[in-house]
Amino acid sequence: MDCLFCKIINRDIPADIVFEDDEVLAFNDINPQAPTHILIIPKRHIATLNDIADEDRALVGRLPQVAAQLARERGFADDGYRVVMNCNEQGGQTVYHIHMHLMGGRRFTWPAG
Ligand code: IU
Repeated sequence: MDCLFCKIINRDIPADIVFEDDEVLAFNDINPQAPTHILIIPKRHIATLNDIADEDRALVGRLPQVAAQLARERGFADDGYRVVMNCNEQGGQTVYHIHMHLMGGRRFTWPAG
């Protein structure tokens, strides 16, 4: 499949992987927007938030769990952090394999741009 993140999962292209289990992979974003900027993805290919099926609920629920675990490990869970999932073109999605951005280590403003 011609999906960048599936290629990272399959080790066809390299990434700086920081977490992996049977269902989920997490790696440092190549263009970080915060001192910590990690992408957390399901290993199952799901193109957009609009494509999440009932059978994906437990899998997608792992994404914020892993985000919180990584935030705790890096010491900013209590200070706070930002998670973002962009959907489709107006939402700013550029890679069509769902991913949760975990950003931490600085203060974030609201609303997001
Ligand atoms: P978006 O929500 O689809 O816009 O996020 C895609 C992210 O993937 C974005 O932050 C990119 O910097 C990041 N990324 C990456 O980490 N490695 C890559 O090879 C490519 C994009 I292309």
